[in-house]
Amino acid sequence: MRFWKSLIATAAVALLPWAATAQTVKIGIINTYSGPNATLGEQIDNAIKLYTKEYEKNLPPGVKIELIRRDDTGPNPDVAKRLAQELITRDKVNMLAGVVWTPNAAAIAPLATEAKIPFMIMNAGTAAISTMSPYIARVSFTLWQSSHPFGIWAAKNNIKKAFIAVSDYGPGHDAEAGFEKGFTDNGGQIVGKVRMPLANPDFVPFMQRIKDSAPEALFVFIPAGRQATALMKAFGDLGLDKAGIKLIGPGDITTDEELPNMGDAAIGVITMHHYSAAATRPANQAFVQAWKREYGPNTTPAFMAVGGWDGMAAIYHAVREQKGRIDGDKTMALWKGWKNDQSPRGPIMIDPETRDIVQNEYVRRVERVGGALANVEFETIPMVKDPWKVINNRK
Ligand code: VNL
Repeated sequence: MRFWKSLIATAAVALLPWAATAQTVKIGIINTYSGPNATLGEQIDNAIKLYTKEYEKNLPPGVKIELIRRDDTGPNPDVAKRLAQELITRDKVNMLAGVVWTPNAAAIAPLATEAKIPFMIMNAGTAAISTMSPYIARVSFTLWQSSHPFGIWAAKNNIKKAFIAVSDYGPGHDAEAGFEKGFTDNGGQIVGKVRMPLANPDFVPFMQRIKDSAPEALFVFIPAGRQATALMKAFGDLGLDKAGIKLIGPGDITTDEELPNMGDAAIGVITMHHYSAAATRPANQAFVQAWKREYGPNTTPAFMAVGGWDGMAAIYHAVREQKGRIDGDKTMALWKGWKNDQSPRGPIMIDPETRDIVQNEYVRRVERVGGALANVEFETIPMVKDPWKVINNRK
């Protein structure tokens, strides 16, 4: 009796790893594929496709990755939550990834925790998101990460008085707080602040008010994509540039893929960000070349594409190390401290304590290069950790 019991037990244990071999790893991608912000989902998705094309062959023998794509249609937390629920319970995904928008990421976070499903954030940039679940890691950025060092830089580079205008939701609030702290801690003065609606904003009345208050600089955050071009147009049409007001902000306001639509009003705009398609690092030049070969010479990868690209690199790392048998906690352990010195944006690391990205921030100026507008990097702040977490001791 005891012999049989132990034999069965041994056999069961021996069979376990074999039975648990998930040769196909399922990744649920929640992304914005339709609506006015579909260009952003396309950036991330094209990067995912390109990464798959180049690196699928490096997966261990027999291991496959199945991507299950779902469209959240924009900043719609209820839709995102329902999609995540279905991906977890019906499709039985091993990981979740993607997510352009902060409210959507926040809505998904508790589901990742409950199901112990690793969730790789490829865009959403409000600092607190990574604290909302121990199963979240982020490979994109935070708004504090660009805006706080930029506030310091602006104060030290002869800007004394600034006006702050931001979209009225998480990333905007973070950009505002981060810039204000960096700027005022170093002697700068905020002469006015305004929060603009996230949905269908008309920037004209805001720009008029700001012009009338005549600040030296206007610091703006709006979500990247079409809003960035609308903002730039209002800034130019109302003549704020001609009135001598310098437009500054995180790189979302001069996102690479929208630059061709922005026109001359964008020239001279100074921003801080982690990625420019114009960067001359060899890893970036290879990335941009591969992108143009794949999607056409007139297309440009922007920071959201790089979020998708590096997110895939982190996912592939976890899949390879586990030979396709994905465990939630093991995946998180593999992501903590993961490094890549060959990212198009420069060296990156996932901070083992906060699961958030550590990366260079670059000061850039929009210039005409070879007939096209480009974000030209001219100064580097190396390996910035999310300052909101550093200052507030948040994990
Ligand atoms: C967010 C952050 C969205 C930065 C953005 O564009 C952006 C977000 C859509 O966290 O919602 O540029």
